[in-house]
Amino acid sequence: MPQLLEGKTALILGVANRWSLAYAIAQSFQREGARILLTYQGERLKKSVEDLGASLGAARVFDCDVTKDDDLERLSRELEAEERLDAVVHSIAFASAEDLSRPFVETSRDGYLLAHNISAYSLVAVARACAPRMAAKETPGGAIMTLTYLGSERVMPNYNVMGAAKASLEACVRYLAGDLGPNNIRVNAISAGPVKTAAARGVKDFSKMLEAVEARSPMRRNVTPAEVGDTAVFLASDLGRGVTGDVLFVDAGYHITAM
Ligand code: NAD
Ligand code: 0WE
Repeated sequence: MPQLLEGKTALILGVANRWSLAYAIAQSFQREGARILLTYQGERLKKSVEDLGASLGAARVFDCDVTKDDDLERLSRELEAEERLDAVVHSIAFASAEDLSRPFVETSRDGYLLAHNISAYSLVAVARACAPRMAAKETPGGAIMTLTYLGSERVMPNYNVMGAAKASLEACVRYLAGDLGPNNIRVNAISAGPVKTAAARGVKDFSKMLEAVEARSPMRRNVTPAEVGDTAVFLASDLGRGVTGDVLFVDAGYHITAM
């Protein structure tokens, strides 16, 4: 089998631990021969992400808190040392725990802005930091992708302000695709079904959501992180060259069901 990402360099933001969807994506990218660059969110995660990076054969690991303009500027400068950049994976979201448990109508201005800053605006900032490196190649172009969830378009109990942030994120995907398309840069989102990661642990009734998907999805099962990783490979590879501005569902078909 030819390796789908041979000769490509991919930057992956959002690895926190081995359960992270970003880690599964990195594993798929490694299998397909990509040169992998990782970022982590601040000193607290440095050691663990460096260790995970070593297990993935990552070439470099950068500190980047996406709420900090200085960090994004530094990242953009550090990327100049790279010969090329072909793919960027944005796998980052955050809302305050209290906004994911009380009624949505109680969402504070600060809570709303925090969720949108980290979970939606950061894609715009990351795209701006990375697009110049993707465009500056003998054959310009690349693929930017992010992770989203069905709660952007349907009311999912407790997803609340994250639903509004994911709706914004998906709109950002379309506008970025419009801006960057002429540079042969594609921008897409993967809408993953629920997966038990750190961001899902502690979410009330998460196991019930997994059971509902198993009972009702067309495939009668949940998705695996590896299935999300392999879809990311498709988008990052030349196989995905005609796809931009879109949301690809990797959810065992759950989103098509009505009853
Ligand atoms: P995770 O906790 O492993 O990943 C979230 C990441 O966001 C972490 O690496 C964390 O460090 C990073 N992050 C948060 N604030 C940051 C900041 N200020 N700067 C830089 N990084 C920051 O959980 P995950 O489930 O792998 O989530 C990854 C993405 O997948 C998120 O966008 C999430 O919404 C999305 N998603 C998750 C599921 C699921 O069920 N787990 C389903 C669909 C989509
Ligand atoms: O996007 C996500 C996770 C989003 C998330 C989760 C947390 C929990 C811990 C963002 N911020 C935080 N902040 C915390 O303090 N998913 C798609 C997984 C998820 O989270 C839910 C879900 C699903 C599915 C929250 C409520 C309801 C359903």
